[in-house]
Amino acid sequence: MYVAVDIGASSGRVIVGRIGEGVAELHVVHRFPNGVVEHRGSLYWDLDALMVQVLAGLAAAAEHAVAASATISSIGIDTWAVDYGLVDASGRLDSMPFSYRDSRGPAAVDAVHDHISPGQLYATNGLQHLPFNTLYQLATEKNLAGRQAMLIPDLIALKLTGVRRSEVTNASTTGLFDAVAGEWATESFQALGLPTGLFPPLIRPGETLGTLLPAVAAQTGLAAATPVVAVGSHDTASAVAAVPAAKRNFAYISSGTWSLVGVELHAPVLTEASRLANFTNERGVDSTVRYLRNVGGLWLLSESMRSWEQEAADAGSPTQHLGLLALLAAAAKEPTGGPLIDVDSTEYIAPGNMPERIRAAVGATGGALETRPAAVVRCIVESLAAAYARTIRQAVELSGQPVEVIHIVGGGSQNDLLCQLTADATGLPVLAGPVEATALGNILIQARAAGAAPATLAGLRSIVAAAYPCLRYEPAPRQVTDAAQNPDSLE
Ligand code: LFR
Repeated sequence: MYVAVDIGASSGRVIVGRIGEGVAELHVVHRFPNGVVEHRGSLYWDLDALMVQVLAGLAAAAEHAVAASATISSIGIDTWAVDYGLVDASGRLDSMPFSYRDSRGPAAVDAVHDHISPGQLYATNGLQHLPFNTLYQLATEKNLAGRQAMLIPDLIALKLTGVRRSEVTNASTTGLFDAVAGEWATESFQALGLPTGLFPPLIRPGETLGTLLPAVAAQTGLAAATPVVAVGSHDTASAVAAVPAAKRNFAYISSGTWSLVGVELHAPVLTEASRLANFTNERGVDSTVRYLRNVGGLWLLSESMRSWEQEAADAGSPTQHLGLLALLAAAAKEPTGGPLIDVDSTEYIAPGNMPERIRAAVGATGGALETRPAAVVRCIVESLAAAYARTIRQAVELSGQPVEVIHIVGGGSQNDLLCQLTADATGLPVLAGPVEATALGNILIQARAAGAAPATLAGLRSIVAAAYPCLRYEPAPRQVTDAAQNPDSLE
């Protein structure tokens, strides 16, 4: 049995998995909420609280294994990307890690670009410009002397094993990684005045990081010899590794807090056109390139839900708001062709009243959006589907990688309306699922490292395809004139 510690920006899970021929069984042993913590006007992650949950999850995994008369072969960790904590020589965290939703990254963008132009940066790191990329956050640090930067999954791994490494798929999201060489971009560190040893040495998915510290073993009931294996520690890398694609010509949408929309390549695309379209070349498992864009995601829905729940609570009627499923069902009955928003806009990154921001954006383009939640949800979902179609079309154009089918994995794969609207907007079939792609990708890499799963990505994907049959959405037949007029069409 393998344990996946899989923490997203809104929730975390500890999942136990068993892999066999055509079998990939998962069992969630621990679930917990996650979210940014506001302290004196800044946004952080409460790493101590997360560690309490991770340890509770590992203890639950140990119990589960005992009950099943099985042993835990290894542990893998994945989380969101970009964010880091600074540790001193003894491995102690200075303070809570900042969240990428904090405003400090965007505030440092111009200062970084004074040292390296966006064009120079892209030629080296191939990374889409997101104002919260690690290099912008690091530019705000006052005191890096004697400290090391550990990305969140690496930080958790350090707390479990005492070993410091930077897992490569996540390192590729820092902006300080060379997309072609697959190594730290030493010259970028130098140009930005950052110590070249700021991050620990790289480790690749499948390599063993170390074994549990005695105190961790004692606290969780796991054997001290239990290895922590590097997986695609960037959650998106793990999710893409588990996309159950049967053929080469697929696009993927890893749909969770964000929607990561793109194709898999074997070499980065570093052209000026690619930079201007803001496509990223993040590292995938097995040195693949995740050629994708961050498109808005379910965050737009969850943050809207939070506002409506708050409004209902303020009005003293906490039970009167509709749940997400009911709202999606109501949104499905709303007419098509209502106002759309640019879900990629940076104005939606920070927490706060989402419906109001959306209505303001619609208003700014001369449209009008009703306040009814079903109308807002329809606008979000239809805008997401339109952005997915636009992004996949661009990925095809910029990379030359043909796409015949779209795989949606993660939470959004359960969103019927989103899947159907995506098929309609792209004119391509959508294959939805599995919802737990990230944990599956994490566990499959561990199983392969143990010699218990196929050597190739295609082989790993065929296990997912056999164990988790996809739900298929066909695009609605279109009028010839509609297709010709639809700028998002891939046909
Ligand atoms: C998704 C994700 C994205 C990354 C964003 C911020 O969970 O990891 O890939 O761009 O979170 O880290």
